[in-house]
Amino acid sequence: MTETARLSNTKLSHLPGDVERPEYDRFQTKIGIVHLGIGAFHRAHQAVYTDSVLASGDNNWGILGVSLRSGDTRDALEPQDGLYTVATRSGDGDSFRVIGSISGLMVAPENPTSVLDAMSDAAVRIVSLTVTEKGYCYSPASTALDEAHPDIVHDLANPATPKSAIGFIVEAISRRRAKGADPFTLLSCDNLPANGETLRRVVTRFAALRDSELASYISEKVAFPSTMVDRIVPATTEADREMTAEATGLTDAWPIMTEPFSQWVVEDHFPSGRPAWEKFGVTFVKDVDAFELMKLRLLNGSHSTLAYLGYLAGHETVSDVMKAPGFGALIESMMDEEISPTLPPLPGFDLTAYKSQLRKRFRNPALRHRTWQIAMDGSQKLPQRLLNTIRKCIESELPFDRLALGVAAWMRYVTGIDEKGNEIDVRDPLAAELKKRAANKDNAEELVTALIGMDQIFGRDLPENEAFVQLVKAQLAKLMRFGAAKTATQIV
Ligand code: CS2
Repeated sequence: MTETARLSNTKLSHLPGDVERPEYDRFQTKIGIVHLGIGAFHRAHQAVYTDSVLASGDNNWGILGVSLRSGDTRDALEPQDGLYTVATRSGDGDSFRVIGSISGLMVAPENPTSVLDAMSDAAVRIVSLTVTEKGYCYSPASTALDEAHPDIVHDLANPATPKSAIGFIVEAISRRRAKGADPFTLLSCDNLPANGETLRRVVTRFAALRDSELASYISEKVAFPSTMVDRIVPATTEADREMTAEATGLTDAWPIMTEPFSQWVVEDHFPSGRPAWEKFGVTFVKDVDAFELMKLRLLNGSHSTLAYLGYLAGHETVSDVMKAPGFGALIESMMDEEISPTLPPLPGFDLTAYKSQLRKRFRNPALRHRTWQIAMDGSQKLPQRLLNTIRKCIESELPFDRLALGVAAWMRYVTGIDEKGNEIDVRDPLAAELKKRAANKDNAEELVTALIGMDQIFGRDLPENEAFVQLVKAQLAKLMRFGAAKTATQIV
């Protein structure tokens, strides 16, 4: 058997005719965007829209992809000239597109100085981020900068060799200011409510701790448009690599698996300019908040609930959970009765169609989106996905039984032992504390009491709300008694 060649610029012509590829001259692309956190999501989403812009003839928006931790992405993509394959998968079949918008790759811990040099280049007009919730170095409940965070402490003491996204951003703004270059626009693409505002808050606070004048400059001059991003992107597996090589005839060390759906709603505030993303399906609006709340509460809130309950019930993927008795109905009633009434109005928007489309996306049989993957970092996700929705329900005297079941399932999950007595690999920045608090709490009363006191997750208000505490205890008691599979069929 001959070995399959590796994807690269010179091998693009080997691709079968039905695989889309960059038809533009990649050597003419100039870097206009530095992206912090070049993971799978960015490569399935913003980088795809930007590839279309480059293909339309505007070569000013190449992306320099920066990893803030490991060199894995650079190691996979550099030998491929930054090229990678996006496989769009559904029950109706798969399609493949090679993306060419990543013009360069860097690994920040290896060389923070070159990252800062790149960010300080006047041709860079946007710094975008997908660094996940924990990358904001804030307290999840309050979203205020965690000034005791080890990376923040480090970056305040060592501004020229930062570790955190915040440290890089503030130092780069300061350098641009010193050389008289206009600031870049900061574009958060993470699943946080008011993500631009949140980024502004942590960045200006960090700057204020360095230099109050720099903080005022940022407040006055730097734009932080908020965005709603949406595309389901399961982690790539070995089987995905093989499937891609077979379909495209070339080896790709890190192809991206995703769904046909893709949505990006962005506040149109880019004083230093932006790509014409609107030509390729991006919606520009004045205020993104209503879209963001809708997506976070309906999609991500349901996702996390399905992930914790589904994992406990022994299901590997979201589509498996959706097939199991009770779960589809549970999610539908949670969306209709508990989440929808908390959402701000979006005139002209068909919420019913949106919700049924969401459930269809969750059922996509071709995407193997692991419940374990979504269950990660629950301490950072719970506030905006479930707890803020519950706060709204309490305020408006709405039911929140299913949302409380989602919270209870998270509590059961973070004990680190599943329903069969096997260990769960709980990934969470607060995993050690969660484990310690949950240890030996074998009834609902004790487990809720042990976890609910974590005010960085629950705030001060929820632990004092009797209705909330009692409902979570009742749901957790059911889960512990009957197991997740049976509870899901009972609660509809
Ligand atoms: C998921 C999201 O892993 C998770 O927590 O809920 O990554 C989700 O797939 C995306 O937000 C979809 O846009």
